[in-house]
Amino acid sequence: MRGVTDPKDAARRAAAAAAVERIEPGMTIGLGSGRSVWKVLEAIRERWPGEVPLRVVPASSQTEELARDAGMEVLDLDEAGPLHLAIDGADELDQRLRLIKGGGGALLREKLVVAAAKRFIVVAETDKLVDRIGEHWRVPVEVVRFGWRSTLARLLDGVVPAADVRCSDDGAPFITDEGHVIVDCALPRAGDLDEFAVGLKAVIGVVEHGLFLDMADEALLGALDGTLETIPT
Ligand code: A5P
Repeated sequence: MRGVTDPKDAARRAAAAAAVERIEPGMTIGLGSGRSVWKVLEAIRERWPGEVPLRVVPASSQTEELARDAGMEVLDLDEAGPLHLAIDGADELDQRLRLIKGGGGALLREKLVVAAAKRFIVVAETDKLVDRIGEHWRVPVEVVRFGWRSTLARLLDGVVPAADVRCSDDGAPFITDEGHVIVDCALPRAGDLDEFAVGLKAVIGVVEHGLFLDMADEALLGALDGTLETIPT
């Protein structure tokens, strides 16, 4: 946004610069959604100001638009085949690289893109690193539009401690790129997250959830002073 300074700019730049170092010409990469990923797109453009020697599979319509603007070859996931690398942001993460994603509502496509990639790198800011994910964020759960209130009731019936449907500015339920509704669910403060994730997925009407528990290979975390922390170190 013109005239508005992003207080996290240096942090996102540091993570994006490190991500670009891990990209090699000729790669087919998956790109998720959100401000950190869009910063990676800027860094790619700076690295290759002319023709970009990469093929990109975007996980959201916004990322697709930005990738096209940057002159990149944009592919559909099924045309692309296996991806060399996926790069995406996170809302929260822990030292074991367990993530909450979906703050922007793109979690389903993001998970499909990550699942197709040989390697998944997270780009985020250091203040998103927490002892236990769910401390500050709810986990977005994508549910089918048909009967979403019944699905919400099933989730609240012993699966999650609290949950609310996500709404757009006009007060109507937010609709994802895949035409679904998002229900933001609180995580239990203790207990096994893998079991919790299995329980979420088993609820009729749930399509996918924003817990990415055993998917990330590396996290590149930028700090406000522009320095970088990596997990693993
Ligand atoms: C989008 O649906 C999310 O999964 C994002 O990756 C996450 O919300 C992080 O976004 P920012 O990079 O904008 O913080």
